[in-house]
Amino acid sequence: MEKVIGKTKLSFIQGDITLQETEAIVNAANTSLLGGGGVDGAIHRAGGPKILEECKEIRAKQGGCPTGEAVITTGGNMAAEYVIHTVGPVWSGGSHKSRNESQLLRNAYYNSLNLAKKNGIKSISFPSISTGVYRFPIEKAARIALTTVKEFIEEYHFVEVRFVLFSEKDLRVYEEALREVT
Ligand code: AR6
Repeated sequence: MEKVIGKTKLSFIQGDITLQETEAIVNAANTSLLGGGGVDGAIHRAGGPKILEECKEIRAKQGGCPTGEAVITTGGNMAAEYVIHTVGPVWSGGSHKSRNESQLLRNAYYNSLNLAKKNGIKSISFPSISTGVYRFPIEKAARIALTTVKEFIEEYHFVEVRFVLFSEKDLRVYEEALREVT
């Protein structure tokens, strides 16, 4: 499924983000930047050790990546030239105001897009940040993701912003969320 918003193609596919040929792919990392399971593990496996080396250099400079922020490395052995590593929030029920999960998820998408913009990147693929190990409810996460992307691309032109969902069910959730927010 795809939709043009402003001048940007917003598209949705089921697949593996490590295989995408967009200029950048986004990693749902953790604050350590040292890798993990899920999409993070898949990206480090497919990209090879160079990505971890670059992450370690970033850690040496700034000590990891706070939740909601984003950092950039090359794509190592993958087709994508860059990986933007962002850290989504761990879901803890949504009712503790101080935890601010929704705002932090919004920040993760916004800061990833902004880092892409600063690096002149014109096409980018996102996974469903925080909805795996971090347990953020996917319907709510999809609405936050799409609202944030939509607002960004109404102001700034990418060639393509692509969502790469791992399962058919997740793809359907994102497509339904798109109908709600547009
Ligand atoms: N391509 C696209 N999506 C994928 C892939 C893939 N190759 N592999 C998994 N997914 P998760 P989180 C989906 O757990 O919730 C890591 O250990 C997956 O089905 O990867 O943000 C990090 O190091 C799910 O829909 O990320 C952190 O510690 C989505 O990606 C923690 O997990 C996100 O699931 C981050 O947890």
